[in-house]
Amino acid sequence: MLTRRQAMLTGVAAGGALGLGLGPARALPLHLRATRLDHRVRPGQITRGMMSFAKDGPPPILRLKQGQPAEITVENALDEVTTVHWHGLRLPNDQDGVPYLTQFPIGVGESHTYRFTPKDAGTYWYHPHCNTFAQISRGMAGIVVVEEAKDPGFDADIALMIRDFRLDMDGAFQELSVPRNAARGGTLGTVSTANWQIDGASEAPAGGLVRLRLAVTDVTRIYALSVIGAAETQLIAVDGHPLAAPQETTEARVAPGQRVDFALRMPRRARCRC
Ligand SMILES: [Cu+2]
Repeated sequence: MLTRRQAMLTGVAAGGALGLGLGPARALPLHLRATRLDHRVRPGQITRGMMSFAKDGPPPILRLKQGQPAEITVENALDEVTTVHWHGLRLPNDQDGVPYLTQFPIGVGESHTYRFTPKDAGTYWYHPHCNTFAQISRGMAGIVVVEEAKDPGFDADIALMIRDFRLDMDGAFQELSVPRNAARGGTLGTVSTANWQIDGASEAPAGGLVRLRLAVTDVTRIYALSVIGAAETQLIAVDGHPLAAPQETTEARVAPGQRVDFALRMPRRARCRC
């Protein structure tokens, strides 16, 4: 019988340390519903005015297959226009989600279907290109995983979207951007999350080989991330591109929009999380 153990990922960003758990992957719907919602980011606090591509939580992780056509319908249930841009994916220009350049904005109550066939496997993300800063800051960003046409043989594949939300002590959104901070590294968020959770966790087989995909969809913060507790760790891809040779490192600096993939071996025995 295989026992299951937890590993922890710890990120250290400007201003302090934060613990990021391994969050659960969501099932793939090929239907995205752009919507406003109220959500509990911090336990016991409701954050109003969040925006997502799902009606009850974070934007889903979209799992597509290299070389297989994808068809993703976006329904706009917001009270403002939007589009979806597929960040990093090579696709036909008219599917790129740029308002007035490649398409008209998706109007309130309208739907739009994107069709493309991913050429490259890797870790990507999606986000709007209308009122972009506010829509992303309030939550409209999600991971796209393009799986290899040929299964590379990992025992588990975990995707984490890393980002802050700029909330006050009561969980309400603060001013998203403060002019005073514009020349000082930008306006940072206040609550660090992975898949919208501040302390998420997921399980992987003891001794198993895990592909850990980290996508930073923050609008401001540059993260210095460390993988701790794994028996072995290698950096295997950056921004959707596989490295020519895996790097023996447990650390990566990841800026807004960037992605890194680690291959890690889970420990065989339980480890202290502290
Ligand atoms: Cu982008």
